[in-house]
Amino acid sequence: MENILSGIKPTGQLTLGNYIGALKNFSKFQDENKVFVFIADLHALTLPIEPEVLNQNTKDIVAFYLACGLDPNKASIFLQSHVYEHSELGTILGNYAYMGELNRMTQFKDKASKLNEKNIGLGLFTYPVLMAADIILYDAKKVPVGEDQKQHVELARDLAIRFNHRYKKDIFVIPEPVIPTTGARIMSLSDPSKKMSKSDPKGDIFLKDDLKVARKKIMSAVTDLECEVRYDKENKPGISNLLTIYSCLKEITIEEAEKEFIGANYGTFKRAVADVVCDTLERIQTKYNEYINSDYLDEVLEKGAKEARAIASNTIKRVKACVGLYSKQ
Ligand code: AQP
Repeated sequence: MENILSGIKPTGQLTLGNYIGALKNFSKFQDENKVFVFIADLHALTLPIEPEVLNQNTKDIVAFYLACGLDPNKASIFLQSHVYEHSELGTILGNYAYMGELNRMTQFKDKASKLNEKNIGLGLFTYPVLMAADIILYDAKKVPVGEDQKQHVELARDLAIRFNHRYKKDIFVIPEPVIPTTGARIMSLSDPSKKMSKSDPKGDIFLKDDLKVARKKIMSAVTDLECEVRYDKENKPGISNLLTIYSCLKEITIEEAEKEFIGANYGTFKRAVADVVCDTLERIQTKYNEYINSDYLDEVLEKGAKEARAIASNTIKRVKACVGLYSKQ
């Protein structure tokens, strides 16, 4: 049984991209592994966010985790801010990360470029170090993420290796990203050259979208001037994105999806994509509504934090002893 860790930042409403690239896959691991799934609420502070929005987003994600099949009796579901060891290990690991490598992080460059240069928070810059701590704390070997988080997991890997070499001990398990073969990067429906992203809502489908709204978004998704449903990411990015969404939600291959639409026009194809998206949203939303206003969410978080702390506190003890931080024997 391996330890597996993943999480989502409550920076906005969850998108279909978050579902296909991450959420949908979490529950697949829980029968065979020890799964830790958290809500990265401290990470959400790295960009400006209103307190009540952060609060609501956080609750929403817990409800969506459950709605998407995570079982608190199999997986530990918790908030990053409830397990102090994340911050503690983040502070310690910061001394082993280099500013040059943090400067090269694509997400940092991308997010910082949208801010006024004078107001880029330190937290945004050091975000990958805290994320490395999130992963390393749980001795996680596998980290299921979408394509955009691969670079951060690789940094966590580099830091773990560097730390182990520095102290000549196997203090940390070396993590590796697990990227889905399809659906690791769902694109915006209005601009398929951009990732569908919760903090950049143009062209997003949200898990909370009204079904009619979601259908309308699919029907007006950007495509191309041809009339052939074929996967060609470079020349037909819009159609390729819709094919990816369709095949992931139907759990079939892209080739199988292509075959279903030989000779079909874009209208017919989009209606089929809209049907499967709406079925998925309806199923998730029904369950989400059962959970969102129940006290069960707090029970789940309390149980999850307790389980997370049991392993995280051990890691921190190991690290402190290793670097020479004094504690009573
Ligand atoms: N468009 C996407 N396609 C596939 N996977 C995606 N993920 C995000 N967008 C897509 C995956 O969802 C998980 C949660 O990500 P996160 O909340 O930690 O932040 P992110 O990767 O930066 O996702 P967003 O939605 O783009 O958030 P913001 O806008 O706040 O930056 C990750 O596994 C991610 O790969």
